[in-house]
Amino acid sequence: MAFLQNPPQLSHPYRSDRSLLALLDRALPAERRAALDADLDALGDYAQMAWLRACNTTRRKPVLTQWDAWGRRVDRIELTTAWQEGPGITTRHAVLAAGHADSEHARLEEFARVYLYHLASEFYTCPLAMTDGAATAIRASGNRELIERVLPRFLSRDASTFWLSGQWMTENAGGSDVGHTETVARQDAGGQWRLYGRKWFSSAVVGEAALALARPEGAGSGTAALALFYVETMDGDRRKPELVIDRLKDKLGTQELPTAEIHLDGLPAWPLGELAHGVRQVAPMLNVTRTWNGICAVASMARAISLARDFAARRRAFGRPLIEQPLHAQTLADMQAEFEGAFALAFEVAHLLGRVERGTAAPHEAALLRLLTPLAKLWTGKLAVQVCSEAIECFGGAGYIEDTGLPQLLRDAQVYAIWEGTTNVLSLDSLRALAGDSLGALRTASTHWLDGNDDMHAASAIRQTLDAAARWLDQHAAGRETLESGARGLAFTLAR
Ligand code: MFK
Ligand code: FAD
Repeated sequence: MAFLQNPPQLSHPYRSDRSLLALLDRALPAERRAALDADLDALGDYAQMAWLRACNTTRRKPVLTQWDAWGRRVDRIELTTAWQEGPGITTRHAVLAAGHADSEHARLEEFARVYLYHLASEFYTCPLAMTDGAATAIRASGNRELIERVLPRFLSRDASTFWLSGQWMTENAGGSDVGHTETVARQDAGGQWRLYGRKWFSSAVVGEAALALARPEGAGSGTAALALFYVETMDGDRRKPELVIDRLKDKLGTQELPTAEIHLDGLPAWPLGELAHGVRQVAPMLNVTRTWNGICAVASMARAISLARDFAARRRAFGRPLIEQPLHAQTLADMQAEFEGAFALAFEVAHLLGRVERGTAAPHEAALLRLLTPLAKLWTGKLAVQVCSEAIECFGGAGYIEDTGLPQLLRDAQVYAIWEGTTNVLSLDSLRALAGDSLGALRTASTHWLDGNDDMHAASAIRQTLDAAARWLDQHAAGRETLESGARGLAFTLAR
């Protein structure tokens, strides 16, 4: 019988993840820790089942049918199995609802669920992130009517009442630079606001609602003149006729996620607050979805490393299993070290977000969160590509072959650095944060982190890095061009 290689097996993503178990044991009071266990165990089971299912079935993509047999415009989207299961899994395991519970640990408990669910969900986590962000921005707006209408739906524990929200910002003329938004908001004779324009990337097009940036008619140009609107997409079972799906994008990765180009032709809309400064109003949403991005990026790294480690015990070369080859073992250890740093940073942001939202944070921690959010997003986004690429090489030629399921890890990882603000845009956002007192906050925080840690080398390296960053910022305070061109280097240094 000719040799046949055993494929890699996915160990239980929850019970075998030492980083996650250690974090939760350390950070949560015993009672909350115990209460969390059943959901995480079930999400780990689901992830393991989903991996096996993906290995044993032909991959599907969402399919858009624009017209029915009789010529009616229907814009119907057929979803993959994991997407059809999304509302049930989300509501049963409180993936979103957990984050809005009344506890400083709520966000950590939410993001532990997100971390385990992400890959099995086939990026259903993308619209979930936007729904979470929309709930957060609507709550921050103080708009009582909207809060009462949508939060029970966005945070529902019942799939039959659960709604997804999109985030409609990007247009042809501006994704990073939304100041070029061309979508116009106009009031009709009855005083109802309606949106007219084209949104170029809409990843939750199957959702029931969205937050959209638009320029009220007659308002000036630029970012400050944009307003933020809430829209609904459905009339009962039918998509509203004022929302037209032009096509689904054909993407490098995230292929199960239906990302659409859409037209708005008078879609009814409601302003969240004042009819200007829409970006300021959408910022809580951006910061929440960026936190999701960091957690999902580390989830991709965890999956890639877990499979590569398992394979290293099964595959033999030059007389012994790969894991016993010192250089292969070192390669895996280096990946694990990078992952653990990224994991710590992403979950620090998640926990911090919960404390800041619940008012239990220390005085410096709001500024710290403002800085760490873009740093964690940009750093984990880049690292996910690097780690997934290295993991693919760990399988040799098999890593390059589609039906092993491995190439998808790398293709999907490329998105983390692009959406929700590219690496450069997030580096510039960290400069925005550094214009406040966030470097001081980082210094205070690192003193706490190092408290009781007798690694003198690490302590002095961190101090030197922060001193150098402060000197560099002082030196170039007046030179915007130099500040911007160095922003990525500074952001990477601080994140690391
Ligand atoms: C599976 C993983 C889950 C992830 C799901 C992802 C789903 C993907 C969906 C998307 O990609 S949605 C589209 C996301 N688009 C972006 O992220 C846009 C990227 N561009 C930026 O981030 C720009 O920096 C931004 C448009 C926000 C601002 O650029 P501008 O036009 O130069 O505006 P400006 O004047 O700097 O900022 C306007 C206001 O917002 C200012 O406040 P004031 O009005 O009070 O002066 C800023 O301080 C404030 N602001 C901007 N970014 C902020 C912020 N405030 C708090 N936090 C921030 N991050
Ligand atoms: P550009 O802004 O044109 O950027 C091009 C390049 O220029 C980038 O490398 C960028 O870093 C760089 N750059 C831009 N400005 C600067 C600067 N000032 N300094 C230095 N470098 C700069 N958007 C939504 O609104 N809703 C969605 O649901 C959504 N879903 C998406 C799903 C997918 C799969 C993808 C890939 C994108 C999605 N997006 C969505 C769009 C996404 O947010 C934008 O593509 C992203 O913000 C970048 O904008 P852009 O494509 O216009 O690129």
